Amino acid sequence: MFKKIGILLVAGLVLFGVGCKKSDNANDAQSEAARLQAQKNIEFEKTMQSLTVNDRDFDGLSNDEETNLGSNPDDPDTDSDGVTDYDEVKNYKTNILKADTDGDGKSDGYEIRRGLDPLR
Ligand SMILES: [Ca+2]
Ligand SMILES: [Ca+2]
Ligand SMILES: [Ca+2]
Ligand SMILES: [Ca+2]
Repeated sequence: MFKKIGILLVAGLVLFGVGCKKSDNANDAQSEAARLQAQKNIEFEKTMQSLTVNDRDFDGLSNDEETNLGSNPDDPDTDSDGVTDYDEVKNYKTNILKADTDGDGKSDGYEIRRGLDPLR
């Protein structure tokens, strides 16, 4: 009876040992993944940093472009009409400094959202 328990105990310990080894490998793989993730995070940080340097308000126009256009490099929607500086310049050709480009009393954002022409 005791012998049987002893054998079971040994078997148990062996299994336990194997289990530990397995989880060691898992830990290795995990730390490798963590290392890769950390590396990715650093690259992401770098990209974000260069983005923040070149496009502080994240509207898609670089600070230089905005300075040239006269828009605010720290405000993604300089005239607060609901259309970003980028969209006004690149997509709608509306005035980035005027909320109501065509002066009809409706803001560019309002007209664009309703499918109207903000330039007429
Ligand atoms: Ca910008
Ligand atoms: Ca801007
Ligand atoms: Ca705008
Ligand atoms: Ca308008």
